[in-house]
Amino acid sequence: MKKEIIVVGDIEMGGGTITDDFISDASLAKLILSLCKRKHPVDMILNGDTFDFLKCPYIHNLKKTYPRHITATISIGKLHLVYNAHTKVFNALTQFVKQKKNALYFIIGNHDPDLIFKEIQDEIKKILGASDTTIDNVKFQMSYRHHKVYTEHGHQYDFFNKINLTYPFINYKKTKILNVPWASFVIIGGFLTMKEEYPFMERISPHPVLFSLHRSLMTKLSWRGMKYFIKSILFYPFRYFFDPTYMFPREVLREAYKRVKEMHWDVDKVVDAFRKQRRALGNHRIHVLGHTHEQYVEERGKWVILHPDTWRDEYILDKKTRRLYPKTKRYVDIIVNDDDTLTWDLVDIPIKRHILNFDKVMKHEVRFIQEVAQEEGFRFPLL
Ligand SMILES: [Mn+2]
Repeated sequence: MKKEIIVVGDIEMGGGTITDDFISDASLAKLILSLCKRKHPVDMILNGDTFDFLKCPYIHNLKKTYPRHITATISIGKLHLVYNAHTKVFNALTQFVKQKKNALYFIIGNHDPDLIFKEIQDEIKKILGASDTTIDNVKFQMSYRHHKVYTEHGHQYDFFNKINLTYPFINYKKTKILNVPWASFVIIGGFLTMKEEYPFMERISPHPVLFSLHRSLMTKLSWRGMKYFIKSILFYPFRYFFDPTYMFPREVLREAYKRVKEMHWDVDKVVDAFRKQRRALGNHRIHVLGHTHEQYVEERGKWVILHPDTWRDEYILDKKTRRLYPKTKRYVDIIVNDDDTLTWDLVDIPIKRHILNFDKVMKHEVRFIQEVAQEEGFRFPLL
């Protein structure tokens, strides 16, 4: 065996506050530490949205905010919250990169575009004890392309979550701030207070089932969305004339108009867009994507597309029984054989968890946020 490639996606480690949805530190650290025992080289790919900078607050002078003007200083502040909440995972990664035969890839996603900041990359390397070494085995990239394996997060195929790679930063009052996707500005501007109010509901899918059992949540969400959309067209561009993050959303409107005309309302299927591009990206055999939190396998002759699903705490709601089933955590394991052929597997991580009752959870969201974390041995430092 030449090498083993491990892909884990959409971990979404947050700042240890009510908006943090990652509680599987024990299982993830255990997986990473088990990779440290391998004799052969291992490439570990964290396939985007490893950190949930998007929903992580910035705490400065004991004041908690969700700033839309994200400077490197703000991102570093958030990173330290994430580190304090999920030290166990960082410690395991430190062990992993200590072995120079291993390489760790942070693929950039729409929840962690902050990784584009050189300052954040340096800070992560410092935390992992990888700054002063001759072998640079901690990498930050938009995609991974080696051994005919291709991975990327997938948000670049999703119009409203796409990062502007030509202009990843914008200038605001003489400082460099992140040019985050339009959907992220909407979430920061209009929906993070709702996430605080309904922290558990946001972990539940499918959405049509959730909304059919929780009408008031649906009504509130649609009003909030409508209000924000109208304001972002008729009010914000004038009120904040000199603020580029409130610019008139011309491209967004054009796309929305196109979709109304074509009656195309579904969220973009990442795989559909990816399939059209696949050849242009090179002759790869295994493609791993994330972003949409679902398990997906498409095998076609010589190539395969895989979605290993998310590692954050999520549930499937059963409409009939009103029960909540915790989702299984999963990773992609690829072996590069001596003759350069590839063998792949989707590996489930069994975590012992209880099935929940939706009505009880709906009544006591915060209590259940804490209870389920306890089940996995996680404690929120800021809750
Ligand atoms: Mn994503």
